[in-house]
Amino acid sequence: MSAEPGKAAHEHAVLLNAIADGANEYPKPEHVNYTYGTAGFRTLATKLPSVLFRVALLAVLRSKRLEGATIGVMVTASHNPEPDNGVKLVDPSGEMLDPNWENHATALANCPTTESLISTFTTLVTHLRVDLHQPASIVYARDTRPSGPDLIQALEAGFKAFGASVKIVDVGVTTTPILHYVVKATNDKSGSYGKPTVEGYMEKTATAFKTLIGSKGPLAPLYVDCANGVGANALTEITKHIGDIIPIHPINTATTTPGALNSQCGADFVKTKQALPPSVQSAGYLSKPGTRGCSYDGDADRIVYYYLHETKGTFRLLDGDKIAVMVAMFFGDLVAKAKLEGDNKLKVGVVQTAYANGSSTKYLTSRNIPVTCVSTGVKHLHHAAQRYDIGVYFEANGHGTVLFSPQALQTLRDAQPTSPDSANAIKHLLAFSDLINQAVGDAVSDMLLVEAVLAHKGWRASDWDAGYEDLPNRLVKVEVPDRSIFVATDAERKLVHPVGLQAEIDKAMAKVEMGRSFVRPSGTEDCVRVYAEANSQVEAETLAKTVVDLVEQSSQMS
Ligand code: 16G
Ligand code: MG
Repeated sequence: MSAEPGKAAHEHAVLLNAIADGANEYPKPEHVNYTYGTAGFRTLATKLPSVLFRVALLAVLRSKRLEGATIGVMVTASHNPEPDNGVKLVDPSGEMLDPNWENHATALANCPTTESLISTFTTLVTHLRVDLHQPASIVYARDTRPSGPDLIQALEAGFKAFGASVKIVDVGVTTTPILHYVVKATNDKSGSYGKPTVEGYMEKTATAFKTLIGSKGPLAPLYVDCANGVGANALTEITKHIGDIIPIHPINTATTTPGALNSQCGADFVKTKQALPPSVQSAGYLSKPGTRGCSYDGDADRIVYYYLHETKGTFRLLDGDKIAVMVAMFFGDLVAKAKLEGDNKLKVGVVQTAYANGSSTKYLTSRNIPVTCVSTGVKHLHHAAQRYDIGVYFEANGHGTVLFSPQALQTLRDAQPTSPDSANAIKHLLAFSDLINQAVGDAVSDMLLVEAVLAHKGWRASDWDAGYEDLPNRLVKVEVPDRSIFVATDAERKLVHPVGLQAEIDKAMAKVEMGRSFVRPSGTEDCVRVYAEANSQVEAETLAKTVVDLVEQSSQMS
């Protein structure tokens, strides 16, 4: 309690008044129901100002609850069309918001009136035991969407309600992973993680990349599709530092052209269509055999690679699974070369989701690399990867990174190498831990990770691709009246509801060679997703069709 109860009560009244003013300026639209989902709030930008104002209140509460630790707010809708936008919170370690707080975000966003907002806010303060006298610190950023500036205004209005007790830093227009980096670096009081600025990120990443490439450069040219999004800015910046060792050719960099963002380009387009973006195809960028390309998504936290088959000229996708496999095998070798013994031996593991191609999982497990399967969504993968010394996690769609545990880093720093080879391996492992964004998947740093691994192995894209052949697969979106009747379990590989449906899916799988299929409700769209893979494309299509029919039938029956 404050020593001056009268003063404290007055301050509290001033705060609630300021919140009421902001809430009146940014009223919640009627008939909209918001949910803080896997990627925060995401919908048409015109529906979001009230949400931004309220998210600001929650960010401040979280920071105050954590005694002034810095919280991040990112305004983006990633690969969604340009009229959409979204917002998500970043916890002090640079990770996604604590899931317990997601419900508080949803509760605040849905308060229908200013009065109900004030009352929910007050209840949260009490229930979460937030001391409003604590300081708060927030960093925030946005992607290139035209709706960004207005939404940032609504966000800032929320911070301002708290007056001088909140310190805010506007990182400006930047990628989601850079904002995560800034949050992590700001909270790392030792200063060893890097400077908490965009420039600090560039310096740290570029220095590590230079160490890893050494005399192996200059590398072959790389074509980078930036989805006409904010990744183009980050790529321009990093190229200033490393352009002499890797000739980078940015494509789809029209960040101010209306309607261009994510349109006919970007990681989501490539992964879904299993084809080159038309802009890359028509310009013939990849026509010289062996030339690699990659695509970022709209906020540059996802990446997929590709090239054209050297004799057939066909499109070959190197997705998140292919990245995970190459990187895990590479780190496995590097750890062996480091010759750390006894308790100091480091264990490399991989985390995937049910969407990982069965061939990738088989490849890893048959080579004694442990694989964990978790539910879709970065936070699930991230947490599972923290259980390994070196945890490689990737979703097939290209979200992913590699985590080095604090103990693993300490072991590497303290190691007494027994030979020049082991000294080199240790030096490289440490440089990789600096190159890789430890907070979240990051298209720019993952791209440089891939390039560094290829350079170390002396591989072309086709060598990388040769490890295993993807099983043919099919992903279908099914619109149903109520997706909540579909409840999945076992890392989303099986359904528990509607009762009896899983048994039917099992029967369908058994009829197809190497058949595997699963059904899960989407966390970002109003639909159910059906995935099927099999030994041939025809069988994968048949299995997907059978399971879609089963889903539709059970949806009608309930
Ligand atoms: C979100 C997730 C992504 C996941 C996707 C699945 C984050 C940052 N993003 O975009 O990891 O793959 O949702 O979407 O967690 P779905 O539930 O609609 O299939
Ligand atoms: Mg994204």
